[in-house]
Amino acid sequence: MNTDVLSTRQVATLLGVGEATVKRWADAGEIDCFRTPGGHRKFRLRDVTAFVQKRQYQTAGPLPAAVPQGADELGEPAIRHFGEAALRGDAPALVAQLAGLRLRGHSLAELFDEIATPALHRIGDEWAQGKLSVAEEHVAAQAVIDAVARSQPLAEPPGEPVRADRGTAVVAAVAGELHDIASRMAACLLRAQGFEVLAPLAQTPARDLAALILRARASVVALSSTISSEVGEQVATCVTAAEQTGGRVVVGGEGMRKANLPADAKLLGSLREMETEARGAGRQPARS
Ligand code: B12
Repeated sequence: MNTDVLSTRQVATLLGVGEATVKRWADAGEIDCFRTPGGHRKFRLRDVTAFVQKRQYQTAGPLPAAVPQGADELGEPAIRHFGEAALRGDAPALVAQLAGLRLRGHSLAELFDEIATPALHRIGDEWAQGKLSVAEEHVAAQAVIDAVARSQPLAEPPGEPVRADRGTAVVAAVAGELHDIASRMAACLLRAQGFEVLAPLAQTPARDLAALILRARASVVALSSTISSEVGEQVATCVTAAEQTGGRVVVGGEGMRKANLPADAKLLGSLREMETEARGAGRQPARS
């Protein structure tokens, strides 16, 4: 884990600032970095995390609280901390926590499954019980969406960004489905595995998805459904398209679990399972 190394671009995405800002901070000694023989700055994840937690990056909004003790391990305190930060709309704090947990050796898929997902489920339960307003739930969901986008560098393996030569992955939530956070997480993880990701996300009609799968010659199709289980036909339309491109169709979410699915759609229970499944799909990673 301690060998995790990020490029300037990855650090910039993680912190939500421009590359020039990261270079300025590095040159001023605010974030520790080292240079490759070619002169490029490289950042150890632990140094970036230290910067995020101690100095903070003031251009990205209010200072996130340092991750308290207990919230830097998997488990209840971490889920609670994540949920509270989401409800404050504090995406930088979410990123800081995820970075801290990555530093301890957890994969981003594991953190999505074991921290972000239970935190969101709890927020949903509290909304359903009338303890949270719709506005509060929306703020939390948006903060998680922001954090997922900024976490892309945390998903990527050490060193250089992966070359996108694994083929194309199409990632979407089915028609009628507004819940697309799981799809966003799946897109982030597939991108990190070297897939070029086309992610129409929420509410994508099956016919349009099928056309996209064919046009993009998708090698992975990842579909999500949370509330609707009447999705068998939609999935079947995608499976038919994917058969023509040699693509693998994986599905997940509460709606999919209850659905009558075609045999060629593989139901997965977690994003970690998707990572494993995707490793065997598409072209294998190029070695440099
Ligand atoms: C945020 C949220 C919203 C946001 C969504 C924003 C967005 N861009 O996604 C908004 C405000 C739009 C929304 C709307 C609604 N929501 Co809502 N929402 C939620 C909430 C709080 C979080 C959802 C979420 O992102 N979870 C996190 C993801 C990552 O978890 P997950 O989907 O379980 O995914 C995990 C696995 O299932 C799996 N997985 C899922 N998909 C896939 C796909 C693949 C390929 C793989 C491999 C794995 C996989 O991996 C993930 C990680 O482990 C949930 C609570 C909950 N229990 O989830 C309620 C919840 C889903 N919503 C609910 C409801 C009722 C609604 C509305 C009907 C409310 C309304 N009256 O308008 C609408 C429905 C709109 C629609 N047509 O879809 C109910 C659904 C109850 C039910 N079963 O019918 C819930 C459960 C809240 C509750 N406790 O009552 N919602």
